Amino acid sequence: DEVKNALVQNAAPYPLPEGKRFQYGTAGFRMKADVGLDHVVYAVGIVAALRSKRRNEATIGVMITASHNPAEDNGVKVVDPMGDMLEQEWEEYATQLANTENALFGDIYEKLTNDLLVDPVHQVHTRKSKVVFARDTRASGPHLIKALKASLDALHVEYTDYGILTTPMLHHMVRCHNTKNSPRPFGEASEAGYHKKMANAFKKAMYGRKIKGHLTVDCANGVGGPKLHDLLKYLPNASNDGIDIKVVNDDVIKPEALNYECGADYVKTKQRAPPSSNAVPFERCCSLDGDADRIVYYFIDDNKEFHLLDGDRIATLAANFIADQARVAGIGDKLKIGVVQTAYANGASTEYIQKVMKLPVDCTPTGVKHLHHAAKRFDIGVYFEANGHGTVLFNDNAIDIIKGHDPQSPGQKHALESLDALIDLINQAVGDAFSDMLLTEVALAHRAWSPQDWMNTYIDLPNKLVRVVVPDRNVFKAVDAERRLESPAGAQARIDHYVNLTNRGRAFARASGTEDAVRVYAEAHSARDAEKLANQVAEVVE
Ligand code: NG1
Ligand code: ZN
Repeated sequence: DEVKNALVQNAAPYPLPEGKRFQYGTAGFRMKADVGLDHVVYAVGIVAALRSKRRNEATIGVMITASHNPAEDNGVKVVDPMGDMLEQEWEEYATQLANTENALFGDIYEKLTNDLLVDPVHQVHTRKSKVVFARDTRASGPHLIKALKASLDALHVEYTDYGILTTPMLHHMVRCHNTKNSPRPFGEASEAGYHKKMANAFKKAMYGRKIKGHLTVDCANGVGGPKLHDLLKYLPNASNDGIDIKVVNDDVIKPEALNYECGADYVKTKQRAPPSSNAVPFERCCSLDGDADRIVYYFIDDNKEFHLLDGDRIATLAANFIADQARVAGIGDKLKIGVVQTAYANGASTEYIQKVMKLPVDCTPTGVKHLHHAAKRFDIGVYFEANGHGTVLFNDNAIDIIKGHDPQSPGQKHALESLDALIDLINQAVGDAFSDMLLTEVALAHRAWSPQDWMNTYIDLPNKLVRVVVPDRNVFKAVDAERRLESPAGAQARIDHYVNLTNRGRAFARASGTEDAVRVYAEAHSARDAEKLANQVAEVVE
């Protein structure tokens, strides 16, 4: 009862706004920061505490960020014990709690405790729930952290405030805490621990290879800026056989600069470099998003034409490199390597992976939790969304084979050691822009590839993405990894009709999970046809 009262009392400064309905979606809760998000964050503290108890006091993470959204937005998401996204079934409890009035917080807490913590091991009250949390650089962050602490305090949760971190760094901390005493500890749960693990793995994976020229990193004026500066202190620099990184858009003092005309989302959706970019032709550039869990590469050519190397390109480069190293190491036939994409992956990339690289491709619905899950079915699963969100997973079998194989030649030894280094270089908890960037640099250096060489591996099919505002997006029910519409009735037949009339046509429509709209994607042999097909499909759903 003390706890129930405290839950109601501590919530007082964070009332439920009237007439709003909150939903835990693909990216957790995300909205304008000043219309009740503090109430939502307070509720998320309760979710995290319950989730920790349910997992026998494992450490649960809470991240305050709105990623690539405008500066005035913010959001919150929950991280499960292995550093992955909150289990889907629990999204529902988070939604229930977020829509609860302050006066009822005690009662719903009691109800959920009775429903969810039924195992006798959950009933031991002497052990406290454990939560770790962090925020990005948004101005609304400190107030939201206060709301989070208020509910954690009411529930006597043991917590660590990591201050400002990138999203993947927080996922790293969570997994470190929960694997401390396991046979495969993830690392040290500190910022220095994260940087050291990554820098050491990078040095090992490079194996003395040289990186040509320099890399310009656009940090979207978000948390990636200061954290990249920290990481650089640990990485070997250009004068030291290392990497020459030029950091741009790293202003976190001017809050409104965040994601403004820069960052991964800007570059991917506008298909152009940030206007602030001074990159010279053929120089490698990349852009992170506002919380540094997404990355895309690009360059301009001597005609100032822009060339995007998106998540599909990073996936093919990474899978190709890993499969090659496995072959050279003599363990290629022992490992099942595969790639996971969504329907937004360019058809040319899928064909390249299947026909040229001869690796299996799996397609899942949008949202990294689906890709992550599917990637676990391979020994080494490479997954990326086209927008640059992704990572590589090595299962226990793969790790045992890589660490246990006896090399038969210096060549095999080199390849095995680089693979071993990749296990640590890649953030296997979640997609991580820093780790994906270093992986890309390693793969390019091993191949001695310029960005054009990378670009020349296959030619993207021209494509078009449009956003259609509809009266009710919930009537659009997609099946087959969102490639087909089951409802409204007849819509898919009409889409098929237009697709069949288009040379190398492919198109689909699905309700967005993060915005109140339907997204239409179309690709075709020519840009004109892709655009025409997108418009035809948009008309079907309008
Ligand atoms: P929705 O709004 O459901 O299309 C978008 C992105 C996803 C993913 C989520 C979460 C596209 C087409 N969709 O989802 O890839 O990143 O946001 O942030 O890019
Ligand atoms: Zn993000």
